[in-house]
Amino acid sequence: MMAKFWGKSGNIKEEILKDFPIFKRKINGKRLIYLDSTATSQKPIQVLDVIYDFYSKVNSNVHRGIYRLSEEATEAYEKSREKVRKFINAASIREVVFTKGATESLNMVAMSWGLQNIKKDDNIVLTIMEHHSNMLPWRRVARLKKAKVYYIPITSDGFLDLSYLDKIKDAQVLAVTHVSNVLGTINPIRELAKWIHEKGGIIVVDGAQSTPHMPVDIKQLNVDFFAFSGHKMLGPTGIGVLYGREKILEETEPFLLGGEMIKKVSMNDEEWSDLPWKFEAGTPNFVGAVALGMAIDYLKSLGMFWVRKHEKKLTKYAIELLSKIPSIKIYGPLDVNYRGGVVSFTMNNVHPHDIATLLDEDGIAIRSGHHCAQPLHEYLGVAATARASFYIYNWEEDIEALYSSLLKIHKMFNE
Ligand code: 7TS
Repeated sequence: MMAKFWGKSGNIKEEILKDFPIFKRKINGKRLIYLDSTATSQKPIQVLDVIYDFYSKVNSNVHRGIYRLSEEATEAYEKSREKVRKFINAASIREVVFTKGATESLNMVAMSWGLQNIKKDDNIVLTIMEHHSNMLPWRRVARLKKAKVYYIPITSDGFLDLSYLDKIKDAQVLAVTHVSNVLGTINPIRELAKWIHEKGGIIVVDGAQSTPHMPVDIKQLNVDFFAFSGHKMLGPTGIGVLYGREKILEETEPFLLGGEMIKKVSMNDEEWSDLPWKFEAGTPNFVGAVALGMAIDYLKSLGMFWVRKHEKKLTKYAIELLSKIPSIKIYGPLDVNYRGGVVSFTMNNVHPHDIATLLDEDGIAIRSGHHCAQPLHEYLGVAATARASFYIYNWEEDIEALYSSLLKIHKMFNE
């Protein structure tokens, strides 16, 4: 893609919105106000075009053929890997594994490293705010290996209660989300990495809600595994990344076996491919990877500091406006310096699903439910929450529309 020069028209908002064809749609005759990017983001035309172009002009399987198309496809696929490496500042492309998404990445860590290394009576530390994808695989490992699971609780203002760590003398793994998809809390990963490394354990970070929204620097975070999904960061579905520290990946047996991840197989023996390909059995989603590369180009053209600043501004505004409605309770930290662009809330006398249905009548898309973090909701004492989340294509007027629709709902049920 040609580098984009923002602000050519003097109106960055119009330029961004023009890139996202979905915003031409009307919902119930109204402008679409999409406030569910935490679930999945919308896609710019540049990403859509690259998918069409790749299938039309280059399509062929990667790492197999020695004919022209296959070489071009392989080159494009590997070029995307380098883009991902640079985007998260990993030391080497050997540490960047393409997967189907964050869920697959996190399951792979538990089912490969976890089953290989966790023993009876070992300690696995999770947090109560984990998405199911970073919780259930470790519970399975614990069941199979007879290991113990601990959950770091949260404080009343939605932060991890780190004083709990003093109770844990010894731990082999800490699996923690970078940013909560419900509370929005940004967790102190570097500090947590230091804690587990001092115990000789590893840290597995779920970066599904951080990577799309803020600068991520793997070297600075000093983590061992880091997972995220392409579809939450302007890319297509079915492509994601597992970052793994090279030394650990070297020592870990892959979970998915077969296809091109093997150098040599005889009747009784096998030799894996080099990193990172030994973790990429089967035909990878190379078109998805190339499109993710374009999504990264798009985000980089805006700059991740701009993305974070933009979302901080919107989140602050949303918290400010929603706090004016007396029947609304907002969850998570109120200081936007410690929170991503996610605002979960409940309203007295109205179920979150009803809130979502009523907002939909005004063209506003939010999510309601437990957001795949059921233990967290149990801990908060609510079955469900409503959740509005923001991204690069949202603007103050979207927050204002959300506020006025919510005020209407408040009046219907609470006055
Ligand atoms: N981890 C976190 C923190 C997430 O928010 C999600 C998806 C995942 C892992 C799983 O990502 P996937 O791409 O593999 O599905 N979260 C949400 C959500 O909050 N609403 O829908 C999906």
